[in-house]
Parts: sequence; C-alpha cells; structure tokens
Amino acid sequence: MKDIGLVGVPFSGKSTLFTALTRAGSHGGQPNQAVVPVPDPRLGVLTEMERSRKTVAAQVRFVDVPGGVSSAQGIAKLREADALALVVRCFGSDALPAAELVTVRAELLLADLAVVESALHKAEKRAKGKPAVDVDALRKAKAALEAETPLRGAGLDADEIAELRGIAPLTLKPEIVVANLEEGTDVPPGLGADAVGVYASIEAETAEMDPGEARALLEEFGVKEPGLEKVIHAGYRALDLITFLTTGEDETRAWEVRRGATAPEAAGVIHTDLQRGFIRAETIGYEDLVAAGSMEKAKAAGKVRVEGKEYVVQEGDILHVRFAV
Ligand SMILES: Nc1nc2c(ncn2[C@@H]2O[C@H](COP(=O)(O)OP(=O)(O)OP(=O)(O)O)[C@@H](O)[C@H]2O)c(=O)[nH]1
Ligand SMILES: [Mg+2]
Repeated sequence: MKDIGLVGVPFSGKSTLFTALTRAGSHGGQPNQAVVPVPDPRLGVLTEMERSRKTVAAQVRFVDVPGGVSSAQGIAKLREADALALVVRCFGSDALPAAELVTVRAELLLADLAVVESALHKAEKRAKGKPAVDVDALRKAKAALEAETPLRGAGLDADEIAELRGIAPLTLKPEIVVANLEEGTDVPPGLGADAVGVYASIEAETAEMDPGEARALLEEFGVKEPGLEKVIHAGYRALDLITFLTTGEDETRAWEVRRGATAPEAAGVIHTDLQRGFIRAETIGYEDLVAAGSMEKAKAAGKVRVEGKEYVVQEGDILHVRFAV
C-alpha cells in the first residue's frame, strides 16, 4: 500500500480534498490519514464470473497535513509518504494557481535544503576530511537544491539516493498536481500537462451520501470521473505502478506492483513463498478473459498462457502462480 501526502499552501483545500477522497471527516489542525480501497470495476466483473466468496481491492492511504510546508509535524508526516499530491487552489476570484504551484515547489525545495545542509554538516564532521560516500551524495544534493532542481531530477544514481534515504527528501518523491477547481471550470494553464482537476468542495459534500446517490448527484454537476479515481490513476502513474489481479472461488483481488516487475516479483507481492518457490504463472489479460467468458472457456480455447521467470507482468494481467516450497 502506498501513502500519498497532500501538500499545499494554507487554505488550498487539502482537508476538503481529503474528505472528498476518503469520505472521512477531517480534524482541523491534526494530520489526518485514511486508507481507501482503489476503485477498480474489473474486480466486480471477475468476482461475478468466478463466483468468488471475497473481493479485495488494492488500497492507498491519504495523509492530510494542516497548513503549508512550514510545520515540523506536517513535514515529518510528509517525509513518510511515497508520493506527494500538490493541491493548488483554483477557486475564488483571487486564485493564482500557477504562482501558487511555484510557491509550494519552492517550499519543498527549501525544506529539503534545510535537512540536507544539516545532514551534510554532521557527515562532514564524521568524515574528518576523508573521502566519504554520504558527504559526496549530500554535496551533490545540496548543489542541486541550491540550483532549484528537485532531487528527483538531479541525476542522482541509486547509491547516492540510498545515502539520502535517512532524510527522506520531499523533492525525491514522485509528485502529482491536483487542481482544486471551482464548479464548472477546467484545469487552468500553467499546472503542467499531467495535472488532474478535482471539484473537492462538491465531492466533499457528497461524502456522507451512499455511493450511488453521490455519483448521481456528481453527474448532475457534470463530474464524470470522481476525484478519487483521477488522483489514484495519477498517483499510480507517478509511482510507476501497475495493477495485476488474481481470481478464483476463494477471492478476487487486485495487487499493485512496480511497472517492469517480473512474474516472480509480482508473485512475491502476494507472498514471499510464491516468489521463492515460483515455477510458472498461468496468465491471461483481463480483456481476453472477459472476451472468453470464463476461466474455463479461456483455458479450453488455449488463451491462458504459461509464463516463466522472465515474464514482465502487464497492467490487468490475471495471474495464477504455480509454486513449490
Ligand atoms: N468555493 C470553494 N471553496 C472551497 C473549495 N475547497 C475548499 N474550499 C474552502 O476553502 C477553505 C479552506 O479549505 P481547507 O480544505 O480547510 O484547506 P486546507 O488546505 O486544508 O487548509 P489548511 O489545513 O489550513 O492548510 C474552506 O473554507 C473550504 O470550505 C472549493 O473547491 N471551492
Ligand atoms: Mg487542512
């Protein structure tokens, strides 16, 4: 499960968005967190097809911290996140979304610069002038931040990134931009091509309705895709995650795995034994299974492939892992 931290200037609507995404109330002044199931219409289809007794969605945790990037408690919480959602206010006549985004990014850079400088100071003391890998990595990070380059774009290699793990820099995390929109408006220019627009206020108001009722009301407002889906999709893209599925009589379930993962690596997400004892994965794409009508028919038609250790798992693959330990 991944953590997505909501960050933005005060009053950008983080807590409103948090309520909209998680349907959980926000508690002003305190960091809030809530785990939500990742919406995936494929789960319902597979559950019905295989008559699964249980359906388990993937999950994501949202964390809402009050205020800007200025509070120490808030920063500490954000450092634990896997990705950041930069929430930008696009409602109100005085909204300056593009400028606000610049401000938030600058705050993140400054917060990182402060921790990098203090870590570098300590590392230099320890190294006593001798060459040290942590000193080198921290110096490189400091130079990048001073040049206003987020660390994710600073050309750090895996070893250098590992040296920075202890301070969990914010600008090393994948980020998404969420435009908190006024009713009937679209994402304004200047927020980047990947920015997602959400009507946090309207959606937060529907948080206490039952999901069907909420959806109908949102459709009346012209909200086609709920904010949760948009934000999660953007989050998965930024984190380079894909979803694979397992299905059977016991359960139908969605799993997240890094894009590019091999079949044994994906099996390891389910259980370490499945990775250790991996033999093969019987695999079919979701669309192919639906076209076949059932797993039995798909097998009979030879549509279920036998994939080995080198196979790179694809979005929507349905895997049945054969293993022996
Ligand atoms: N009109 C309108 N008002 C909104 C929208 N989103 C939030 N607001 C209002 O803006 C104010 C601030 O929203 P919050 O969600 O508390 O903002 P925040 O970013 O959590 O603020 P801090 O936690 O103080 O940093 C509240 O009065 C909200 O009701 C929106 O989409 N449209
Ligand atoms: Mg708040």
